[in-house]
Amino acid sequence: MRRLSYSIAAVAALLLAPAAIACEGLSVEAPWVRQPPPGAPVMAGFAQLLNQGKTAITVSTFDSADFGRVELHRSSMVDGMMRMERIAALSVAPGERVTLAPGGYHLMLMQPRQTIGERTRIQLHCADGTLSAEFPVRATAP
Ligand SMILES: [Cu+2]
Repeated sequence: MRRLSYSIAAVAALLLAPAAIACEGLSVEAPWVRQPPPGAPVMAGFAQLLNQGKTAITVSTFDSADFGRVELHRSSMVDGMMRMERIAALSVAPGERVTLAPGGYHLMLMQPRQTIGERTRIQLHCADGTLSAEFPVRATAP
């Protein structure tokens, strides 16, 4: 009996391990994708990335099964014009909360593979694995 319960625990640990260590300490809060006008070729995603771990977490890339390409961008005003640039990687310090919001950091969701309905799923890739989050589609920020 003791041996059996040990085996079950070992299998459970194996099944749970990959999810438990991916982007350890990082959480995706209040995610949302702005409802685009019909036929828009790109969409924008927003969220807050909170690091509750003890070390800095770098998110290097993003992807989604619903889009051919997902990039992290930052909007800023330059000489009175709204510009945006691609950010190669985002580092979140311990205890830090990075906000992706209209006018600043955002996820640029490009090359939609289908009509996006009420939600989409986006993966964040960190050094130790992948964190997946569901982004509801909304007209305004949550
Ligand atoms: Cu952009």
